[in-house]
Amino acid sequence: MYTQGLDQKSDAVDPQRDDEVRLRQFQARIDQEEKIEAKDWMPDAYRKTLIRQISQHAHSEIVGMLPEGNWITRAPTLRRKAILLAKVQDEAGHGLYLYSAAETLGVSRDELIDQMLTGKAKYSSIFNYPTLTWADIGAIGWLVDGAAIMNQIPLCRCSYGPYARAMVRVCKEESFHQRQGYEIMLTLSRGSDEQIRMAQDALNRWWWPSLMMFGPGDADSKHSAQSMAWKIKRFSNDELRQKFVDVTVPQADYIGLKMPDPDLRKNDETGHYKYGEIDWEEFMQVLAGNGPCNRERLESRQHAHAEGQWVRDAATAYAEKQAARQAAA
Ligand code: BYC
Repeated sequence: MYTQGLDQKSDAVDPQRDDEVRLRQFQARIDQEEKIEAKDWMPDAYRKTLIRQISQHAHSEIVGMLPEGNWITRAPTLRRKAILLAKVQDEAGHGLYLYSAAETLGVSRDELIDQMLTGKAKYSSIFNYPTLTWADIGAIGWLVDGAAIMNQIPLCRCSYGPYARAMVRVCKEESFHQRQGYEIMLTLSRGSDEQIRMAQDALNRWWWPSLMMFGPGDADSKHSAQSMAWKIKRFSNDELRQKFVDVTVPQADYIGLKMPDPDLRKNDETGHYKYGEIDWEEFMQVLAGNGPCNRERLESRQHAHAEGQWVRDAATAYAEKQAARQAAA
């Protein structure tokens, strides 16, 4: 219990003052790097922010299986197919941990899934782009999982314990995902002219959407200031985007691919790469449901959910039978 220091007398007479005391104590715990656990007192806005972010993250993992799942049957070799299957299964697992983490905040999984299926909840913009060739699977692993790791490593130190702990395993798996993607790109970039062209075309199409994954620029990020004060976020959207650009550009150079950004320059004084203007209008359109695949992604999830109804019914019937047997015994 974290009510220590609360003035019990004023508790009865001045609830507003007690809320202020609780808030101060809550922030002090965060400032001291203590983890907040599910049963601890927390401000409503902290709870809501976490439910929003964790569930958006869970939906992203689940919807994120679709663009890659599309290539499982068309992977070029048995080895590539086994690796891709494992990766997509990892993503299902990440979605499930994250839904469980969100549930600790008092929201039900059914409610969260319903928000996703009805289009009320957001999921990452990146998954509304199509996977046109095998090289897209390489580009997703390299860039999308690369961006995801950059954003998610700091989440392992998020102030909310269940989310932070879930992220530790997620990040280990994302790291394997990033490497398998980069290795596909490396192989293609050492292949035939056609394979090199495919790899370059995939980089051209996935580079800018990957930068958008980090969210709006800091000046337009409405949640960042509060989320950073609560140590849910440890770095701003622009800081993480810059780190991602700085590590990824040399990786492209190494495999001989060219970034699709004529304004990209290294600043030798700061050591950072300056990049060109992001098309924020495109980002807003994708968030508004008008990206190339928004409708297709939602329809696929709705279809899968309906098809899985019998599994949920069977599990519920089994649980009821077990409970009845136990009660009888
Ligand atoms: N796409 O104030 P801001 C993965 C929304 S999964 C869509 O900066 P915040 C993977 C934002 O929600 C990758 N919406 O927000 C899976 C907010 O909207 P509302 C997903 C976006 O929360 C499979 C509004 O814009 N990763 O890695 O402080 C295969 C204002 O933004 C996006 C996570 O979810 C976007 N890109 O910061 C491979 C990580 N960006 O709710 C890989 C956890 C922003 O006010 N999430 N919005 O209507 C986060 O770290 C943060 O939520 C964000 C946004 C950095 C994404």
